[in-house]
Amino acid sequence: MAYFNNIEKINYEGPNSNKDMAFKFYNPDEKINGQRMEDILKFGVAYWHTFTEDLSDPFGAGTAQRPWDKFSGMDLAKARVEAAFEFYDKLGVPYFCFHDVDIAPEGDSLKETYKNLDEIVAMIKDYQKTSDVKLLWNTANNFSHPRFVHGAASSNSADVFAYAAAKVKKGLEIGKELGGESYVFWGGREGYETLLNTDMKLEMDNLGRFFHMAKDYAREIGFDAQFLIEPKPKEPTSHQYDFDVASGYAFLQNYGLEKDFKFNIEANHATLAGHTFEHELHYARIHDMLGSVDANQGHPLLGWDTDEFPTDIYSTTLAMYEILKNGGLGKGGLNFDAKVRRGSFKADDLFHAHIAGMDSFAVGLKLAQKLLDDGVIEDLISARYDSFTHGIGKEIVEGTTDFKKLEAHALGLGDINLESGSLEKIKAKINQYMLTMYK
Ligand code: XLS
Ligand code: CA
Ligand code: CA
Repeated sequence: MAYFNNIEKINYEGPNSNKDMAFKFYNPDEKINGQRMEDILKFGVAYWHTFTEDLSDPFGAGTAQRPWDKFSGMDLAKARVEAAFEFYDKLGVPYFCFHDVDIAPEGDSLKETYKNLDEIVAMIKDYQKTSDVKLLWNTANNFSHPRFVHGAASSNSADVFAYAAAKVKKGLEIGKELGGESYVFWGGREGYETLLNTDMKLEMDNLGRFFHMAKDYAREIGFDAQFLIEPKPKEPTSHQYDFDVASGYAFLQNYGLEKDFKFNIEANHATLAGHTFEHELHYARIHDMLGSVDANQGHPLLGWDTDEFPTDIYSTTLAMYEILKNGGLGKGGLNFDAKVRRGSFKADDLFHAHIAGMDSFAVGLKLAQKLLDDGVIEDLISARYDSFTHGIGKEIVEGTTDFKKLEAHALGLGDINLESGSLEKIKAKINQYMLTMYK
């Protein structure tokens, strides 16, 4: 059965095409620095936003009109798998991502949930035999059900800890079964509301223990996916334990997990943390911790996780700049953890949204590569730090000086000569690159 009957395969038509259902900039086979665009960008569709989201918000019911709405229970789960593979195929996207609860309904018992999952996983596996679409990552939803009200791995209840562990254990087995390249942990309820009822030390220690057990089990079953922590500062809890990359990295180091985990960085989570998207990518990259990306954007006027499709080309350019400097994303990719707006309720909007996101990242990629090739940013930065390449600066970097020698140097100084940071000059240059690239 077909679900998107009126949609044909989405093709690349170039920047001047008038066709809405076509890529203007994303050309999978185009080579960027010798590598295919598709292989650098590694786009993924988020099952939850595209196949299970109903577009409800705290003030109103769902508005989404989906061709699978007439089904329920396991029939609905199966219809979504069929629709999903038709969608991947028509969009020409190489990867997908899901939570356990996205693909199969939870049963009355954990056993029944497993049974539902097994049935759908077998169906997905069958589809994968005739499709090139691969699993980028899967994850366990350990935050929606009321049992996780006080947390999952950081719950005050050991039974809930065990339940969460069982769901992750199953998730790792599913990831292995479907050939997942990475495995994600987003700690939706791993945080706290108030210290008045919280043993923070025990909760954090337990979280560390949980990750160790997950990693050990993955190794035991031979699942060699890249493990990823996804930081988010708040929402749903007021204090999430993995606030941002910097605090997440400190957590991983503290618990001896930094060799086994990297980060899945979401743009909207970065901005919620008061950072730019590129800050989080950069922080992870310079510590060799950049694993994957949840490609979306927040709304500049709203202080919550709006998960919009990424259309800000300035932001996608700076993000791709970091990803190229990282040498790509390895076992990660660009997962569209993004949902259409509540007013964009037609099934066609799902295609338009992904086309917008894919084109925006394709432009960002080309622009970032050009900026790198021409040394636009790199040259400015190396000139700016030139004082550390010779004289006292070199001694500082090489560790051959000390406070006494530095004081002697300072005492011998006349007026210190500082150069401009050239911010406006570089921004004008980037605008010039942006506006002339497709001429
Ligand atoms: C929620 C998160 C979530 C993770 C996966 O804000 O972005 O969707 O990506 O659990
Ligand atoms: Ca996310
Ligand atoms: Ca989000």
